[in-house]
Amino acid sequence: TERINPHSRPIVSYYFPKGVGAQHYGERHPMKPHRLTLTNALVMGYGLDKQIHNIYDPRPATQEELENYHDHDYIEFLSKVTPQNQNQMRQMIDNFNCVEDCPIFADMYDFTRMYAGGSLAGARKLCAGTTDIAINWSGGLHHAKRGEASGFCYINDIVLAILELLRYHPRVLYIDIDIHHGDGVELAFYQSNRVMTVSFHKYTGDFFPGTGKLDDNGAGPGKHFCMNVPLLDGIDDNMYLTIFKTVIDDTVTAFRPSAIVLQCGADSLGCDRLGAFNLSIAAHGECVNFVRKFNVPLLVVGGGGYTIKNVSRCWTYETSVLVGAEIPDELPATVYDSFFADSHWKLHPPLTGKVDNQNSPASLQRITVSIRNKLRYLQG
Ligand code: VJV
Ligand code: CA
Ligand code: ZN
Repeated sequence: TERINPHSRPIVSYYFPKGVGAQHYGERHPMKPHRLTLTNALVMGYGLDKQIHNIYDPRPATQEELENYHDHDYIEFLSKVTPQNQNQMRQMIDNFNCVEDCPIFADMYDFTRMYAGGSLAGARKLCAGTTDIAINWSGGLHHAKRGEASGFCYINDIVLAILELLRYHPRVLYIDIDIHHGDGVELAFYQSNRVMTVSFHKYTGDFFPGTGKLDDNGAGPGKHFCMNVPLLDGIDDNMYLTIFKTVIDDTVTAFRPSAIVLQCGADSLGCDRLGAFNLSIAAHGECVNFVRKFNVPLLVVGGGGYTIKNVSRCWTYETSVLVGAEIPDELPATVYDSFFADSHWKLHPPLTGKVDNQNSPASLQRITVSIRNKLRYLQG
């Protein structure tokens, strides 16, 4: 379906589950939900709430909704385990991988229901056709598996949202710009020809989660409906934008998605505490803008991002890109001013780190050619 005026501003719906930013994985854990509070404060501080059509505090997902993808036993466990009773549940905690990366913390189940509720509400609104773009920065937890936690992710809100979109949409394209491979989403739809997954990530052997090589293509009916773009340390704006635009343009042309889900993990920015890429906020946001311009119903979610002042800058900028508003480089005054003093309160600090660029024009050309060849299978 074509829009009458493709140049008019899109209808944007923004989901911020109240309380999601007050959660804690633990003192030294790199995943800090507080980044969501910072993001929301900047979005509101810039007055973007006046440009967003709908702002929602979505209801938490129900156990039944979570079990649309996840195993009943796993959800039952998540709903019951607490820091207090975890000693009696050691065996299950190990089985469901709720250790180290995925610790048991107070209100953990509520936290998962909140971020999943946001992505589900966004997907439903897109299905209803009452919004063009839905944003849930608290979602994007792409590593969670059907029956276990992985890589800071307990519930895979993306898989749940895509399943919801598939009720109305014949083909959903999933794009993942987190520095980690979107393995949980890939695995859920590995055999599907209705969901195409494309992940850009650091791939070396030892970098988490270790999957996502160039020639993992999907299986069964889903063969050729899975794309991986393995990259090396230090990739810069120019190289990333070139490969991103080429791959996504070719993929949209070949697959013709009726809806797109974009995971915007901000650990692909330069200076990230866990990442090793060299992207600026402007370039990360340019990927988001490139996807927006296809004018296909779009669900935008967060994901990784561990230098939290930059995560909140990035997702604020991307909110402005999605609503089509220009915002000044000068950050608005908020109660969180102390977080942003590093850049003298700028939205776009220089983020080029000390990481050497290990990628070469030749290595990127090899990826682009391989992906172009794979997409030829889709034309049928
Ligand atoms: O590399 C790993 C796995 C280990 C075993 C567990 N130890 C703690 C770390 C090494 C092999 N895990 C990664 C997981 C990254 C998840 C990324 C999630 C996303 O961005 O893609 C989406 C939201 C990893 N890298 C760094 C850490 N874990 C890490 C975990 C900690 C930590 C420091 C680093 C957990 C607790 C504490 N410190 C206190
Ligand atoms: Ca990725
Ligand atoms: Zn990540």
